[in-house]
Amino acid sequence: MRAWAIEVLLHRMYAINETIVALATPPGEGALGIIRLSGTDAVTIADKIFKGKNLASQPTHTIHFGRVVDSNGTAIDEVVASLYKAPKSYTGEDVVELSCHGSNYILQQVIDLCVKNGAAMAKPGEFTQRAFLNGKLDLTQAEAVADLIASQSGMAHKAAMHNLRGGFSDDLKQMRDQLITFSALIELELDFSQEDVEFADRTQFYALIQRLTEATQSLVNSFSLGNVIRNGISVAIIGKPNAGKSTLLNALLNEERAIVSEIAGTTRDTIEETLNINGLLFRLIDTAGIREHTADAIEQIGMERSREAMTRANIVVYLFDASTTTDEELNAQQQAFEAQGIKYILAGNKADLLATPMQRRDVLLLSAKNKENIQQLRQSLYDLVAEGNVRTEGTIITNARHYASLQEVLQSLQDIRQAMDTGLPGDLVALDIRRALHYLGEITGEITTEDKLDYIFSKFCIGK
Ligand SMILES: Nc1nc2c(ncn2[C@@H]2O[C@H](COP(=O)(O)OP(=O)(O)OP(=O)(O)O)[C@@H](O)[C@H]2O)c(=O)[nH]1
Ligand SMILES: [Mg+2]
Repeated sequence: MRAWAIEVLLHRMYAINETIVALATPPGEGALGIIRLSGTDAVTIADKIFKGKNLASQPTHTIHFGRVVDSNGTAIDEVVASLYKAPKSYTGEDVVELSCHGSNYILQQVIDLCVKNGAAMAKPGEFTQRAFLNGKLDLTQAEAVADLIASQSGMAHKAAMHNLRGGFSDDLKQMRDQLITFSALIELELDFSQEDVEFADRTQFYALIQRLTEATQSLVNSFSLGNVIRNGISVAIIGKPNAGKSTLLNALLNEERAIVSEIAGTTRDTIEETLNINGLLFRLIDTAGIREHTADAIEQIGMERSREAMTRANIVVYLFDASTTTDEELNAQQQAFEAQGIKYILAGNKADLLATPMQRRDVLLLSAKNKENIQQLRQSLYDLVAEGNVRTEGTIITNARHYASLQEVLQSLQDIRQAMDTGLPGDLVALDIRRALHYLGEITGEITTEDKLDYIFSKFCIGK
């Protein structure tokens, strides 16, 4: 426990002196472009280039209209300055945000002026890194900021919001607090080892370890869904030439994305597009039709790519022409998928050409051209992923770093359990408890190193 506290102190002492500046909005033309300054000199630097009220003498959380002027007195832009004084700001430091007109030229000039007056260009994620170092956010919340910005679907957004609000941190804090109480009692026993006393009730301790193991296991299990939420589910549309794969891609997307023609072998290369179904992100891949023989070298390469897409995809939609495909062909295809452990949907296309509908219950009949049953296919795709594992409430682990640490926590808990079962001495149990605490602290960032932080924040965008 002492080692823990020292590490916390050490990282809080990590020096932050420079005032940093960056463009907080995307580069390019826009109605507005926002430049953010953070650090002890943020207000002083802003006052040097901002002509309007003197910001240093204004109260925090106020906005001021004025002009940004260069060293020759030439006006660069008319801007609005938002003032946040430490510690009540995103970073916990003095922050000034200059809302300029969104011209690349203006924004570059204003940033240059800030740098000339003493600001340093911010590194990716440096604002959020400072928020973390100043205790405004823990590491899971800081990471949730990046996830929130990157979220492309309702589910990803929801998971990130949950973590940003501290949902995951609360789970971890509860686990840690309970473990700390017990570890303190066990360490106390060690101090009285001559007297053979037991401060920590063993039955209660067993129950606690059991509860913590279950909670950790459930978080670890949520990662498979978390991964899907974060990266999307890849769906390869596979089939023979002319089955209607490209028509189906277009129907699913509701746009004419891929070229469709009656010539077999139209699609040469794979085409990937994203589709949102009930808040889940799918990556649809249209592929070149696969047939037994072709003399065409390019088609050959295309078919190779189709096979690759098929093995890499999370789900394969096997699209066939229901008006010409035999049951035997379909069974053989089905067996091949089963043998390779591929998750698949059999979709029979060109249902409009059938005099009598197909009698197979494992086939989803549709007409890509007439957009019939497309909604059913969307639902089937969603159901395949959702099958009992879409927990939309509570914490979902979407971050590989958290997942790795949680697995270590789980292992430590199992070791504690085993140490107790085999009656190992208290100091060894205490060691395992400390290990569990260490990994829990690693997730929230209470235990970390400068290198690790730099690595984590380097994946953020600049200006965040
Ligand atoms: N009748 C009917 N024709 C369809 C249907 N879907 C697609 N087609 C036609 O089938 C032909 C081939 O369609 P594509 O979407 O290009 O087929 P593909 O599977 O992408 O073919 P390749 O790219 O060559 O592998 C086109 O003439 C389409 O108009 C359907 O539901 N009914
Ligand atoms: Mg095609």
